[in-house]
Order: sequence, then C-alpha cells, then structure tokens
Amino acid sequence: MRFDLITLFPAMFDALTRQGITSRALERGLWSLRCWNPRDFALDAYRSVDDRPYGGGPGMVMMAEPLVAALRAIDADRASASSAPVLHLSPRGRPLTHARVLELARAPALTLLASRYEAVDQRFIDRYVDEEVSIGDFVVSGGELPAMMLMDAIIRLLPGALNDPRSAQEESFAAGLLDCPHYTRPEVFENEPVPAVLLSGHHARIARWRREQSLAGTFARRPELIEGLRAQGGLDAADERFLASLAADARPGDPG
Ligand code: 4F9
Repeated sequence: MRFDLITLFPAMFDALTRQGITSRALERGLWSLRCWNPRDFALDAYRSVDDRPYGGGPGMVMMAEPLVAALRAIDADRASASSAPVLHLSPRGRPLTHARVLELARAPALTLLASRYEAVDQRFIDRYVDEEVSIGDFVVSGGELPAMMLMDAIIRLLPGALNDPRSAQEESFAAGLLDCPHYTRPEVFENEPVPAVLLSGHHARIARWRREQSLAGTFARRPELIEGLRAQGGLDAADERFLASLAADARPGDPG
C-alpha cells in the first residue's frame, strides 16, 4: 500500500515509521509513505499556504492552489496505473468504522490530506477530495494524528503485518462486537482470581463464555452495535437467548 500524505508537518509521521507494528510492516515492504508539503507548492515568495476567510471570522483557511499543485506532483510521481482516492481527515467527514478500514485496506494506494488551520477552501474539497473521514466527534490541532490513526488501522490489516493474523480477527469490532475481557498471570491479583472457566481447558465453554462477555459488554456500552449485527444476521439463536436474559436482568420488576 502506498500512502501519499499532504501535510505541513511530515516529521509527525515518524511516529508510524519508527515505532512498533507499523515500523516493522514498513521494513517488510508492506507499505510506503511519501510526504508532500504544501509550502513547497506555494505560489508566492512567502510560501503562503493559508489566507483569511472570505466573510470574516476567526482562523485561517488553507488555499486551494498549493493543494492542487501537490496533487499534481503526486500524480506525476506515481506515474503508472490508476489514481488513488483522495481522503481528507475532517470532523465533518463520515465517521470511520472498522468495516470502512477493511475496504480501504484493499486499495493499492491512498492520498491523504492532513489539513491545518480552521478549514480548507471548500472548492478544493468539492473538486479534488473523494471522501472526508472523521475519526470521532472532537477536534484536534490538525489532521496528522487522525491520518496516522487511519493509516495504523489499515497497515495492521495488511497481510504479514501482524505476527499472528488471528489477532485481527478476534479484536473489538472484527465480529461487529466489542472484544471480551482478557487475563494473564498471576492467577490471583489483589484477591481477584481469573474467571474459572478460562482455567478449565474446555475450549467450547471458553469460546461460549468469551462470546457472552462480548455480547454483554457491547449490550451495556454500545447497544447500537448489537442492533447493527442483528440486522446483518450476525446473531444466532444462542446469542439471542443470552441477550434476552440480559434484557430481563436489566428489568428486575419484569417477570419476562
Ligand atoms: C479529523 C478530527 C478527523 C476528527 C482535523 C482538526 C479531525 C480534525 N476526525 N480535527 N483537524
């Protein structure tokens, strides 16, 4: 996977290239990164990339022209093949989901715009951005960290990135549910033992317990995920019985 990043702060991406799973995946040749600084494509001697907003108001707006010039340079550099989708990390975007990450991980290349200042000229977004992506309903100082979160989520799914690919299949959201709780040594911590079933060696019972823990945790914290999974036919009869028992427990006055 090739990533082309339009950013005023390319050094921030060292966090991905130098540490952890993403760094190892880079060494394994599973992905590559090129950063493109809009300042290098500015039209004036001051290397301006932002200007005041028409209509007034606080903050500055990223100008369209340096961004278009950066895109043209990326196209020229990529030379071959089809052009990659252009994604802008923005709180106005569609909230990112694991399902979308899985789709994006299949693309051979992605161009990401990590913007700064208050905004990006809307004409650039309308003409050149294929999709705006939000990583949550909050604002950070720029699109670099959101871009890195998107990249990390993609990279760890690339074949060969994780030493044990089962990790990606069993974690939160992979099955449309939150992950179950996990335990390791010691067997008793501050008087609390590990749940006995996990020591039973009974694989089917352990799998059922984990499934029920996932269902219960998701039901309590993110009930809309249960609805989504049900709508996709992702709950079997045993799941439904367990969820019905949770709902009954939640309504103590109700005999049903
Ligand atoms: C981007 C916040 C995506 C959430 C970009 C400031 C952003 C963001 N999701 N905040 N620049």
